[in-house]
Amino acid sequence: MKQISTENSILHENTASKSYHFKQMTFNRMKLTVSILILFLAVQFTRADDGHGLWLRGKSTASVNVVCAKKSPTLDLAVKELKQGWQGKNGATFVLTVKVDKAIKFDGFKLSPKGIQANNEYGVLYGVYELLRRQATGETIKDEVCNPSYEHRVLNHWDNMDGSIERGYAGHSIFWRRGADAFVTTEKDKALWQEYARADASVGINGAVLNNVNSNPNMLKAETLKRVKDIADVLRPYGVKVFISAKFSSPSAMGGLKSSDPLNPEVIKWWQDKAKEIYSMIPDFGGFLVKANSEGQAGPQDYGRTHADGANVMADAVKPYGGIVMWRAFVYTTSNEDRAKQAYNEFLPLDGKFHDNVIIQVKNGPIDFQPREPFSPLFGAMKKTSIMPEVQVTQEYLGHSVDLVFLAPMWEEFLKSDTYQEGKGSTTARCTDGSIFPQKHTAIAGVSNVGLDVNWCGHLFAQSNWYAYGRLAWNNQMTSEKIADEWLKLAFEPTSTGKSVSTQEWTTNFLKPIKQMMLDSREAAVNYMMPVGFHHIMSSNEHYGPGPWWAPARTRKDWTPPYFHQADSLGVGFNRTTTGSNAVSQYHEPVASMFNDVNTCPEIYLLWFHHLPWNYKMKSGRTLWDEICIHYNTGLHQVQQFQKTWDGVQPYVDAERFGNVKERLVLQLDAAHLWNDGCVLYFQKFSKMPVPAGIEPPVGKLDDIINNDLKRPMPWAKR
Ligand code: GCW
Repeated sequence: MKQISTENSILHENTASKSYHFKQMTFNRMKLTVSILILFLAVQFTRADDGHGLWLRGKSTASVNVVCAKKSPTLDLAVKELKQGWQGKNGATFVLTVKVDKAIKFDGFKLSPKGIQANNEYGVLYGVYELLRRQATGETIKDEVCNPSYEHRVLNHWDNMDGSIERGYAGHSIFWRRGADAFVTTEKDKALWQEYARADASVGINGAVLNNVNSNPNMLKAETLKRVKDIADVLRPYGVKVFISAKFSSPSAMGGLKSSDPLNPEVIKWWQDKAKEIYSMIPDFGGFLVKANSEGQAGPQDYGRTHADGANVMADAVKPYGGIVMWRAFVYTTSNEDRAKQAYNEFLPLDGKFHDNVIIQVKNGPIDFQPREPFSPLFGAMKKTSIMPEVQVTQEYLGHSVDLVFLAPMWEEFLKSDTYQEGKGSTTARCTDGSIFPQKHTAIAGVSNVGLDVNWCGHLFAQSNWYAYGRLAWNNQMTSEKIADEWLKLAFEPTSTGKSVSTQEWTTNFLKPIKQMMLDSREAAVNYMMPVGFHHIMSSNEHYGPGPWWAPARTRKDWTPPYFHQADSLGVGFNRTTTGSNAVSQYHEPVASMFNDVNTCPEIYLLWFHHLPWNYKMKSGRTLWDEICIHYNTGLHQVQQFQKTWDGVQPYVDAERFGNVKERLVLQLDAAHLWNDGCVLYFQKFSKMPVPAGIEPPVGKLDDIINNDLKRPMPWAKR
């Protein structure tokens, strides 16, 4: 077995990964030429294993004769991919056809062992990726129609024009940079964008918002649009449309107008002219994403207008060209109203008032991408408006690029949540994908975790979240188990390392334990961060580590953790029942009553909806206090177990990727300890109850942890 010392596992270092048979040979027995060859191969393997290849590693094992009547950049790619990755019968003939079929929706396709048929060439390309995935993972290929759940499957890049990324933990932007060459498109840029587009297309992602929702008005300047065009030209053959996050105040902030009032004729014309300019450069431009009247961003309310007034003006401007506007519902003000209720209060009265090329983009939960939230009550409630879910692929609240957290279980939980809005089975997935409401457009968005890091996402396993997002956007019924299984087989199966490991051995010793680790990882994070319905109790600003105590005098209350956990000597939790903020009433029955009644409220959401005494009896028979302590402790034990599991698979992973994960698991355990110590000690000040027997007592002093809070360097900054 391959033995690689941990010293070799330092991030970004080019450590040679020697394969099993190389290890067996001794230098004495080798001729000079052989050793040179081995050195060469070792370097090749190392390169292949820096993680840059993502899940796209499959190399053909046989030749295929591809028949495709038409030629186009996209179809040429489809043919090339097939030939490069074919793992089917040697010498087989495979036919690619663009021909309209009513059974095929959007850019879906018909797959058969003999060929792929689609309504358009993008469907053909997606079909090719599906076929290659099935060949590589050993799945059957039978006659079937594969349709995407959503028309637009978009990644939102929170990339700033200076190259930094808001909540990005994998280096700088792949699209933007500062400096003299900021707007010079190089061959290197194009090569990287092409790799990015290929990865997106391989999982069916067909849209990219190129900049931060906290947008810069200069995004709409001519020189910036030229770069947007350059990016669009590279992404186009892969079917990835570009979108721009537009600042609502652009007409006045950049366009020289006195106002950005959406009902002002000059402003209306400004947006129309801007749309015309963009579409003359980028005929398939996707449209705008807008964050308005939210966290200090300008918006229509600044002029006494509604969100609908604002969204419609921009939507009308892009409508003649087939564009859409994704308008975010992430709004809240400093009012006394429960922050969890505000988006619903603001948007529900506007149902039916948005033009049909506006889609309201709603975060999965009512607050803000927390490790666990109940679904936002807006799903299914706005029946005459297109609604799209927004999830966060970048791990802002889930451990940045340090903690190993596979997010598919969180998204699966969300997509399967039943709103009951149109009877049983009205899941958030079905409320947004057009199965229940006749939406003109359907879409889903994920906030990207991609940056300039060699392996794109910082943490190797964060790649699985990019993959998982794409797969769920294509098929919102997929299970996390299936996604993890696919990703592991594609990203890790030792096809290129020259190792001789049987499939059975690999499945038992690598696939099974690592898949289980992935599937457990989100619950582990909830356990050591915010169990039993806790939310928004993280450290301020960076949002890494605990901070339930953080509440500086002049900070708005709804940004501080004590507002969310409401701990006092009597108990803990946010009362959102009918006796409290009454957020429960925003849900449809029977969900509203289920959340409202402490006996039927799922314990995973307990402190989200209820303020309960510390000695409240949980279903386990333990007190709430004991249960909280046990969750924190369980979380950190789970991370310890992940370390053991990962150490156990060392023989099956190249040194560089092994090291990337091992190094981060150490930091993740530190974080889990800090969460455990910080939260247990802090809440103990209120509960005044002892830590239950049998679990590790917290270490350190609360004051020290608090004093260190804002001074702690972020683990990823140390890299
Ligand atoms: O979660 C919060 C983030 C902000 C982000 C905002 C949003 C882009 O902390 O960084 O701003 O959400 O979604 O608009």
